[in-house]
Amino acid sequence: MLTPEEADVWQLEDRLPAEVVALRDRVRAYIDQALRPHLPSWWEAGHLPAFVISDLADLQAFGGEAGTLSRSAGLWQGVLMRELERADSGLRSLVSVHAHLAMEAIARYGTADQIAEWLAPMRRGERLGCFALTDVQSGSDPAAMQTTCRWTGAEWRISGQKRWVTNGTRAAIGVVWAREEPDGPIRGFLLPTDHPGLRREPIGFKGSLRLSDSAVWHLDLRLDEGWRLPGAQGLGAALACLNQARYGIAWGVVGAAMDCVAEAKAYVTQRSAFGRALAATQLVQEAWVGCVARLGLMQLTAFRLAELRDAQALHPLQISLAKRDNVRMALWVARKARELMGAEGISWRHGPMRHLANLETVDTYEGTYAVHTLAIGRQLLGSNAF
Ligand code: TGC
Repeated sequence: MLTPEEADVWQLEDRLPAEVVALRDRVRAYIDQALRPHLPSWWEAGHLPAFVISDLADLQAFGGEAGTLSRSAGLWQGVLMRELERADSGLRSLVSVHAHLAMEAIARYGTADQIAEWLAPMRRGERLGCFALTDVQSGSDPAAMQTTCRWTGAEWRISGQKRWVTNGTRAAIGVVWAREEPDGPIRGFLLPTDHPGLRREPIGFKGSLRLSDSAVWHLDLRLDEGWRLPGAQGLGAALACLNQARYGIAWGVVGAAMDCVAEAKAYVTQRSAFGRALAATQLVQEAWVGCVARLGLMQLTAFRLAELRDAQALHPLQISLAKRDNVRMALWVARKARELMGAEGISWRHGPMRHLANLETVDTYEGTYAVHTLAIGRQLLGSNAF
C-alpha cells in the first residue's frame, strides 16, 4: 500500500509539527486497525456502531485541552479531518457536525451557563450534537427558511421542519435555527432531543454517506428563554459556523483522495493484462499520475488554508474556493481510481466506489458547488447572480 507520505509529492508532511504528527499517527492506527476492516459491511448496513463515538472522543477528535495545540490549530483540525475521511466521509461528517457546527455554535453564541453545561460532555463524546439549519423547503437558500420562532412573553414557540440533520437521530442536543415572527432575525436555539415537541425521522434509501445518521426533524416546540443562544442572531451567525465545517471538508476530501490513490496503486501494480502489469502501460500511468497531481494540488490548498487560518487571515471566499475545488478534484480522483480497478472497482469492499458515492454528497452539502461558485463570483465580480 502507498502510505500517505509517499503520495505527498510536495513534501508537505515535513511541515507538520510534532503534536500533529502524533495525532495523525494515532488516528491512522486506530482507523486502520479498529475500523477499516468493518467499513464495507457497516456501509452496506447503513450503520456506524456507537462505540466509535467514544473512541473518537478518546482520540481527542472533539477537541483536546487548549494550550499545546494553539500554534497549530489549523493543521491539527485539518489533518484530523483528512485522516478520518481516509476511512469514510461519514466518519468525518459525524465529527464536523458535532464539533465544528454544534460545539462551535455553543462556544460562540452560548451563555457561560450553556457553555459550562454542554461543552465538556460533548468533548468527552457523552452527548452528541447536531445542527438543524436546512429547512425541508429551502436548502441552498437558508434565508428563505419557513421554520419560525415567536416569543409569547413567557416562552418561545418554534415550528417547522428541518432536513438532512446529520447525527439527527443519535444526538442529545441540537442547534436549531428559526426566523423570528413577524419580522425578526434568524435566531439559534439549543434543543435537548428528549423534548416532547420534537419528532425525529431517519432518512433511508441513501446511496451515499451511508455511515451518516441523517434525519428529518419535525418541530412543534415550547422553549424557555434559557434555551436560546443569545449571540446567535442573523443568518451570518449560522454561516460563521459553516465556515469551520467547510474548512474541514476542504481538508477531509484530501484523505478520501489519498485512500483512492493508494488502492489504485496497489491494484495496478499487482494486476496484469495482455501480458504485462497494468502499471507498465501508458494509459494507466497517465491516469494514476493525474490522480497524484490533483492530490498534490489539493494538499497545497489545504496547507495554505491552515496557514491563513492560524494567521487569522482566512477569508470565507478562500474556504468556498477550497471546498468547491478540492471536492471536485477528489471526485475526479475517486472516479479515475474506480476505473483503474476495472470491475473490481465497483465493489465497496474497496475505497474508490464508496468514496465516489460519498463525495457526491460532499459536493452538494454545506454549500453546493454552484452556491460556492456564485458566492465567489459575487465577491470578486461585485455582481449578485444568485
Ligand atoms: P448574504 O446576504 O450573503 O449573507 C447573510 C449574512 O451572512 C453573512 N455571511 C457570512 N458570514 C460568515 N461566513 C460566511 N461564509 C458568510 N456568508 C455570508 C453575510 O455577511 C450577511 O451578514 P449581515 O450581517 O450582512 O446580515 O445571504 P444570502 O441570503 O445572499 O445567501 C448567501 C449564500 C447563498 C452564500 C448562503 O445562503 C449560503 O451559504 N447558502 C448555502 C447554505 C448551506 O451551506 N447550507 C447547508 C447547511 S448544512 C445543514 O443545514 C445541515 S448541518 C450539516 C449536516 O447536518 O450535515
